[in-house]
Amino acid sequence: MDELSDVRYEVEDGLAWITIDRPDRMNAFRARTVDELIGCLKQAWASPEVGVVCLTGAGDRAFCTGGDQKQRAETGDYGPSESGLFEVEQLHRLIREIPKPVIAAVNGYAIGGGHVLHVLCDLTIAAENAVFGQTGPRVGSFDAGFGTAYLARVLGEKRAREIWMLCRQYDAETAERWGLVNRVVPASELRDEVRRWADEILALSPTALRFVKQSFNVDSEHLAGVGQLAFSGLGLFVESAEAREGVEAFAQKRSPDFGPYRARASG
Ligand code: S0N
Repeated sequence: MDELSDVRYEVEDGLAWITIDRPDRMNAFRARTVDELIGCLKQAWASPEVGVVCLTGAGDRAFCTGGDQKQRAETGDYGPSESGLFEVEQLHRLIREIPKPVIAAVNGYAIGGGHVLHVLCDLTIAAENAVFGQTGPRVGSFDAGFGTAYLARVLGEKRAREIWMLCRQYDAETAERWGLVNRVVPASELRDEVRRWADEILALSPTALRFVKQSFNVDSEHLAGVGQLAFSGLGLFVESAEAREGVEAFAQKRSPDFGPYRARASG
């Protein structure tokens, strides 16, 4: 990808900063954003100058709030992409497969598909104002692959189920206590903290780190297959009136009414 519009890519002394740059949409991603994130991760993968990647969001309000719900309300999809596909699954795979540590610097809301992105990163450092949560069952979507099953690996079943089944929001202190993040720092110190962690990593053997990362991944690799199945289901679900109610309610700033769909879900 020649021109970046939704993402910034900067390399500073071995550390590649990949910044989702859509603060007016709380750094929500559309299809183009996902394409650009994939392009940046591949660039970081291929670059011998890069030993650590940091994924973060522009501004001080959001890391990433998932799929762009305004775009979805307007066009029914996430907009045009290079391939014609919405490649969020490919993005998930790449965060796992790039053979270099990926740190999420969570500088605000990490919600919905944005929460899944930080969960998939190898490490998470959060600002004190960070907020974590899933919203899918409220807005008419779900990520029943890595988004659920890998989250349960990280947190345990009870807490992962709570996050998905209540769609609450959690502060940084709770996230640290639960083991959802590695470290919480004041917002003003987030970049410096990432820099310190990156410098420690950069002093280590890149080949050993590659094997370490891949060996961690092996154990949960089958979840990619679960994810494929889940995204097939999601593709059908988002066409339904039930899912549209979630999207429209968010756009109209009201609570969704899923009452009429209780009977179908009971069958
Ligand atoms: C983040 C929240 C909690 C912040 O609340 P707060 O502080 O009250 O601010 P708001 O006034 O709500 O927001 C400020 C402005 O930012 C806009 N905005 C916020 N989030 C989004 C968003 N995701 N997309 C677009 N715009 C967003 C607000 O609209 C507001 O704008 P203005 O000022 O103009 O009114 C709160 O905002 C919140 O809950 N946001 C929504 C979070 C959410 O539900 N995200 C989507 C969750 N689902 C996914 O990510 C799934 C996508 C997906 O992964 C997928 C994958 C593959 C195939 C299909 C899908 C699929 O879903 O279809």
